[in-house]
Order: sequence, then C-alpha cells, then structure tokens
Amino acid sequence: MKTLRKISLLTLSALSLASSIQSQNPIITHKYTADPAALVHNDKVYLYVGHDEAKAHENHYVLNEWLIFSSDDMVNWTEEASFPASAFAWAKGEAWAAHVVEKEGKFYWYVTVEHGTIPGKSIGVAVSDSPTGPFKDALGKALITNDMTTEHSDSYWDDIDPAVFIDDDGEAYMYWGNVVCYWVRLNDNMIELDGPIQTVDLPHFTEAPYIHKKDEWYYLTYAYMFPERTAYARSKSVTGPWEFVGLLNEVAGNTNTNHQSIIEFKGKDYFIYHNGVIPTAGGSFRRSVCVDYLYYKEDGTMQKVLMTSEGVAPAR
Ligand code: FUB
Repeated sequence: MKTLRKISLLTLSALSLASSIQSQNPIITHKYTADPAALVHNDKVYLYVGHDEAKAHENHYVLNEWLIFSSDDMVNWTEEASFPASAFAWAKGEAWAAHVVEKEGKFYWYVTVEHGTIPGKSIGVAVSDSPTGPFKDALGKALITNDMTTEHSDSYWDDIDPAVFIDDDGEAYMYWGNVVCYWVRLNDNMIELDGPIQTVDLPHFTEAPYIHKKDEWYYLTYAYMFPERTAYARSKSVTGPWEFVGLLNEVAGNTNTNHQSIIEFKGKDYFIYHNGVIPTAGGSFRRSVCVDYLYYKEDGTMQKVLMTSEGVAPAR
C-alpha cells in the first residue's frame, strides 16, 4: 500500500514537472520561428510560421520556408510539415509573413514572397484540402504585385503581410502592407480580387495588419512604429471606418518586429507574437513564437498584453 502511494506521488510530481516544463515562452525552441498565423479548426490550433534560418552572424532575413505546427492545448506543439517558398514557381523565394484561412473545406494560404520578374515583394496564394497540406500554388501567378499598389511607389516591400478575414456573411477581405495599410475584397473563389484596392489611414502603421472579430467589434491590430509595438483600431464593420484605440503590446524582447495573431480557443483568448529571446543567437533575424493571454474589457477594448516567459496553461 505504502509503495503504491509512493509510486502514485512520484507519478504525480513527474507529471506536474512535465507540464511546468512544457508551459513556456517561446513555445518552440528547436527552430527559430516568426510571423505566427494561427487557425482554429476542429478543436485544434494550427500555427503557420516563417522559419528564420539566418546564421548567428547574419543580420538580414533568411526565410526559405514556412512551417506548420499543431496543438490541442496551446502548450504541446507538434511539427506537422514545411512548405517552401519555391512552391511558387513565379517567385524568387523569401518566405515572409503569411496567413491561412479555411473556407468550405479548403485551406487558403496567403503568402509574401519576392516576385521573380516584377521588382518587389508580392502576395501569392496556395490551397489544400487539409490544414497541414499538401499545399499547392492556387493561381500560378501572384495575386498582388508591387506595380498594383502605387501609394508608396518608391517601396519594394509595401506588399507584404497578407491577413484574410471571412466575415459572418461569407465575404472575404484581405488586409496587407508596409507603411501603407491596404485592403481589398476577395472573390468567392478566394483567389481573385473583387473590387478596387483601398487604404486605411492608421497612426504610425508599419506592417502586419490583422483583423479579428469579438462580439460586435472588428479589431484591426498592426505593427506600430519601429521597433514595433502592436497597436489597434476598432470598428463595427470590417471595412471601417476605424477608430484608433491605442497600444496592445509593447516592443517584444530583443527583436524589432512583433508580428501578431489573435484567436479564441476553448473559451480563452490568445495573443500570439514573436520575440528574439532564445539565448546566444536569438534576435531580430532569429525570432521565436510566443503565446500569452488576451483579455477584453467590458467596453470592448482590449487590455494591454502582459508578455510572460511562463506562457499559458494547457487549454482544456
Ligand atoms: O519575417 C519578415 C518580415 O518581418 C515580416 O513580413 C514582417 O511582418 C516582419 O515580422
């Protein structure tokens, strides 16, 4: 009897040790991961990230592929697959920020890549029947190229960071941009534009626009200033007008960028971002994805995020 009790106490403490070891930020430590985009599907979270591969002495982005992770508790993450920028034959590579949405059983992955013939960054789209792939180029050409957006005509990287939002009526909208925040409505087929490219004026907009909805509010979060904080505006419509609210997250540890994704999962709200805190080589070009809680106030504004190193508890 005594021995049994000893064993079960040992088992319990081993289990609690295991769970305290697993709950941590960054959530992925065996690879550098950046620009998180999370998708909730069938009680699981799928996390799509860029793979930072710059060597310790390289002070520029080296991103050749995106990675897919999944989790059913926000703490234990399984690496599912990778997807190379070379899947877009018309592009020169560079797997910058991307975003995945699901519509009618198909998964659309909107990506930033360097265009092969039209100078500058561009946006492509891949499709799959499963959240973990295989994905293939859905169009065989870019959806957005640098010559389609002229507000910032001397920039070669204003067409980055696509984020797609599907509204309650099924209409899809894509937001993207660097320095200028662009948006456009997408066709029902999700791979064509349905209307003109428009812009939103937001204070100190840098990049990484992201739309999510909670109750009756639409939120447009984005990277603000540089080094980046996360700020946000809100509206009663996905097309605005947007009312600027303020800061949501401060500069993340040891990196210039702060690329966010926001989801609700199993009754809790999460703010997903990256920092550069992995010891020795972590930094602006070797980033790591983190997860912390997000809280809404009664008036529908969001509390400033508290970035932690312990992360979140397992979601049940
Ligand atoms: O990862 C490359 C770029 O850095 C992304 O496209 C931006 O959002 C910033 O995080």
